[in-house]
Amino acid sequence: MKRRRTTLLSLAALLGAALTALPAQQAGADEVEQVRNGGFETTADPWWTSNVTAGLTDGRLCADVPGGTVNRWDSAVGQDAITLVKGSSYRFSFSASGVPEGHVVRAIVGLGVSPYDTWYEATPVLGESGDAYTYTFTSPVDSTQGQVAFQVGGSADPWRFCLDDVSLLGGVPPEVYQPDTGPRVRVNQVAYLPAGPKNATLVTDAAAKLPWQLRNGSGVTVARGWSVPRGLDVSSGQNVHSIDFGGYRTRGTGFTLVADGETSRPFDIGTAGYDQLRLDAVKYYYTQRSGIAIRDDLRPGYGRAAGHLDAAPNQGDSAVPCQPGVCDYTLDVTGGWYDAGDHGKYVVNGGIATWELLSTYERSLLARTGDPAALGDGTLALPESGNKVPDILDEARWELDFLLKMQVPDGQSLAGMAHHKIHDEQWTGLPLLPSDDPQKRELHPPTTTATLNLAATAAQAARLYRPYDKAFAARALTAARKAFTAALAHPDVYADPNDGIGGGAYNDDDATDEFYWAAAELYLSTGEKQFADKVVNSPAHTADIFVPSGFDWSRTAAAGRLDLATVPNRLPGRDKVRGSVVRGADKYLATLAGQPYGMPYAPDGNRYDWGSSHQVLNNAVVIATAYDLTGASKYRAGAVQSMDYVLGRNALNLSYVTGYGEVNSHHQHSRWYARQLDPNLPDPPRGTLSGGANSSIQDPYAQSKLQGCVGQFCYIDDIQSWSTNETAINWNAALARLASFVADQG
Ligand code: 9MR
Repeated sequence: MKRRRTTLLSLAALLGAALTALPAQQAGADEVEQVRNGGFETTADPWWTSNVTAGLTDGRLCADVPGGTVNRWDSAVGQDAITLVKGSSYRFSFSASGVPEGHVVRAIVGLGVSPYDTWYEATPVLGESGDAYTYTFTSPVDSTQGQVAFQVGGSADPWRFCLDDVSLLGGVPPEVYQPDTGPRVRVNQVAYLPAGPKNATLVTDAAAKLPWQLRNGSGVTVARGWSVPRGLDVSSGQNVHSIDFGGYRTRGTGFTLVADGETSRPFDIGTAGYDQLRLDAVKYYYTQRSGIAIRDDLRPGYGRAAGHLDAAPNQGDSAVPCQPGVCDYTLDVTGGWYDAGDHGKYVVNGGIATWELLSTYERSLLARTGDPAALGDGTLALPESGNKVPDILDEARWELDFLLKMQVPDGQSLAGMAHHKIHDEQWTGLPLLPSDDPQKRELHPPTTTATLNLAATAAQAARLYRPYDKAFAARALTAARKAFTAALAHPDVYADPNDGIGGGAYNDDDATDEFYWAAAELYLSTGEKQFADKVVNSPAHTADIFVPSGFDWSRTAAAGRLDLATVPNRLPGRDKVRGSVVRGADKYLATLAGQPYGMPYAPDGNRYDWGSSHQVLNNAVVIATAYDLTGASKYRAGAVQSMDYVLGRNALNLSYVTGYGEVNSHHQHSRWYARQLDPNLPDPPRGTLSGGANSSIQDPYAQSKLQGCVGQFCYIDDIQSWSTNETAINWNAALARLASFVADQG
């Protein structure tokens, strides 16, 4: 219908060149159309179709899409041989309709040949009238093998898709993305503890102090004071003040803080939010379970078929082979939790996540403010609730059983080691329920780090499950010993950093910290001198491990150190261990005091890590542990205050926890909590932590919006942004751990 713009634009280009010196605004001179025949006037060439019945209707391309396919790409229309220039911006536009309305088209620009990388995608829900859609993105690559495609599969029922005016215009000005950050007064949007610290951040150009008022739910001013100018905040690039209203201690809901003509988002003063957050952060794991149907009566809106049992189209996890050439046996590796938004299961990340849940439980037994009943039997609405075992142990057991299955069987070479991971042969697209994943599953080679994750968590399990299941505790300890011995025999078998197709690489070529952690857990569960010797002789025992980025799946020495400090034991020099944790906490407290947004996190070079929201929480866990060790109130206050950043006191004025705070992350990258892509699917469950700001913005979507972002601003709540906005089992474990601590302070 519409005329192609190429001709018009190149004419303008010629004229522009002839007349010279066109102003920059008319730089359309450089805009070059990359799509051929986007108007479908007389022919459909050179478009291809796949698994649709297509033809021209009234100058549009219309396709009858069959029902009963699983993936978006099972039916498609597209065009190949598109040229893209790295760093150039493109305007991708088209008009499209769907009958009946409500179907989703996945419009992509990507690689037209295997492995079919996606460089940009948009997924509008189509109406019947044929709306126009326009997007701008920056190409992350140079390619002459690009593709523009419209993927229309994945519907149970047949429908009709029509397309027109497809354009991919190069050389357009890049889009300047401006996040909507709301009022300039930034608060914890959930709750401040009545007897806890209460701090906020004000974004303002004012150099001098400004007055603030605290208003209660009825709008009555109940406290007032002056802000403290803090100058330029490196983490956000903003000029800010901080506000301390900790003198006010009365409980209530719907408070706001007013300063510089702005009113904050509402918040409570109370404890209920943290009791709930503790539960939700741990309830998250049930809906991440693999190998079991999720009961809708236990998680309304989240019921789904079991994933990766042997029902088609799943290939099943009950007899999974290795990657070619790695082994010639198969293993039953059903169960466990899906790692994140993908369907992979990784021993290293499963290990640290399990440790942090188990240590949440262990702290509840040992700390003076601990409360074992809070996550006890019947608290988490699990299928196992009512079995007289604390629910948090039931949940962690689901993963532990899987981790044990990843151990190389007796009689094989590398017996006792653990396979690094099991996942799909190729990456799958979104959305995709676990039960709909058709990919082949493969075991990847055993590694020393995976083996030691198994040793550490199985050893920890041995002491914690003993009161509830002696046989399991004994089996876990045997597996832990066997794994540790195998790791000693193969101390440097590392994951291949390039083994990242179909799942994450989780590569880590230093196992010193994992040896230390595993030896510590084995020592704490057995008291044996052989393990004590390994602990005290490890370089990790005395190293300064409380670094700015904190601990995570690849830096695990802190797990050992924190447990040696808190779990009763007779390790020679134990006072020094406890002292090292307190000194680590002092460093994080100093960081927190220096940050106008009040978080104990200031990564080197202001380069926010992948999963930064959980790094903030893990640093706070070190501070919280210092409180458990010393009882000094400054540590309690620091740990509690750290929650503010995650719950909204940040540059984006956003809570990174789904369902918590007036504005919160809820489009996390996930194949099954994918409501943003399919209205029939749910958002992530309440209590799901987003990975948060990540300076490296590895995904194309973040790259198209956030180029040049400063620290905290390297984040976008979009399902396509897997590098800034995924959900993951290790991240939620940090949330569970700190939420439990904060709830215990109420
Ligand atoms: O959280 C992981 C991050 O620390 C790594 O740098 C990154 C690359 O290996 O992987 C992240 O983990 C992802 C994993 O590889 C695959 N499942 C989703 C995980 C969270 O994004």
